[in-house]
Amino acid sequence: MTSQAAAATEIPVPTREQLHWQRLEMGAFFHFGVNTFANLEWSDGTVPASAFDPSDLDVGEWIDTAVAAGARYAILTAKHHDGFCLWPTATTDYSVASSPWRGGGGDLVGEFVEACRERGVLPGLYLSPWDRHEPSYADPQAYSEFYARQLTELCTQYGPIAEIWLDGAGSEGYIYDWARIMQVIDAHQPSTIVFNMGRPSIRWVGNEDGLAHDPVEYVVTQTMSSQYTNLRIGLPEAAYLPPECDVSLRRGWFWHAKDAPKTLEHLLGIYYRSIGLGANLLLNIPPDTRGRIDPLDARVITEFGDELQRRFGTPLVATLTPLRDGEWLAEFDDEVTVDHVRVREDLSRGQRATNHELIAGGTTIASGRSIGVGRLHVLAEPVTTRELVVRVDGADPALSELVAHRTGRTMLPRLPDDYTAPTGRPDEHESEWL
Ligand code: FUL
Repeated sequence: MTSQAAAATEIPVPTREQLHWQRLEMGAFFHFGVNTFANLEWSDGTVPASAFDPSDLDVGEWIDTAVAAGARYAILTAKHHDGFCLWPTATTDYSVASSPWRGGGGDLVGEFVEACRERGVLPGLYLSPWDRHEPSYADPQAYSEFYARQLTELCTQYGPIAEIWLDGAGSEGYIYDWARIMQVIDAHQPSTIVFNMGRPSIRWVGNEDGLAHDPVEYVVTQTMSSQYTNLRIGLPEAAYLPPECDVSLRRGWFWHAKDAPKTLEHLLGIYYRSIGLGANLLLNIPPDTRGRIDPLDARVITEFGDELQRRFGTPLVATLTPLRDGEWLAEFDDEVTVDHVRVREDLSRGQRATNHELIAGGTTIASGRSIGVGRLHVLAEPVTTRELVVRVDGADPALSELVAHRTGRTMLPRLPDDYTAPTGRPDEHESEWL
């Protein structure tokens, strides 16, 4: 075996599903449930089901908003930590079936999945492992069985589910029967993407600010569990687990009257530091007590999607030719003046690039470490050229695409100086801002 072939077998490679998921780039998250009506982030399982009563629910509007942002998948909190289920489950009466909404005949998971499918968005579901309502939670084995039954309902009643979000929050130190739970996924949704727990196929990026950091590594030996602990979960061996950057449009994950959306500049700053670094972005857009998108949120989301289209909607595609070891020539059809360049790595043999440089006329115009599924560079000044050279270090890396853009911008969008997502348990500090 040549040393290159040996290297090729040693690097974990993505599955078809993982690569497909990475190429979706952006998802929308929808946190909705009894918390929305109790004006809380983490209700404790005692808010009565009767509190759940959206007056004007329109899931189609939610997904239209996701599409406006550029999201290609969407995830609904089918059950958050409070245990309230947004579908009429047979496992508990703490669900929409006991609420006044649609006279107890509604199924929000069903409506959500259908609205996604109608709009070409891939539906995903969040099912909180931590359950503050269910009495069997006190007995991990019994609760794992209960959770497996809930998951079976979700995995069998709604068609293909693109992603199942297993949130580690509140589960610190709790022992689930993951073998039992993963059996459900293996049996009914073998192609789904599993977020962070059990036998994950993607991982949490490690913060709730929506930010990745260079290098963005797809092969890891551990995952981080949640915002509320430094606990790491070791993996049996190094695995290909690309990160997802989750962040809320607002300070809260659930909608609160006194909360407000982030600015356009902040959202762009997040985009460049998540998707722009080769990680997926999962942007939470919390519906309000009507079950509608707050007009303030709809406005900034539309601005965000429009600005991404304006900047990146019509890429100038270069033809890529390998020059010599680690160097690629990117040629445009004509001379172009550009201020952004996006490079993509061929990940079929795993993630291999460790450093890279973009060179125009012998001058380095941008550099960085990982490339991955997509690496966006904003140039310090516009460059006029017909060709670029990309120098890539790593274990026999390959590029799959290079495109450039003329956006009229040469600055990385700024993040607010003081912004990071709240780290303490929400029930300890949310009174400050709710
Ligand atoms: C956290 C949860 O505790 C939040 O409420 C939210 O669901 C977020 C996505 O994950 O860990």
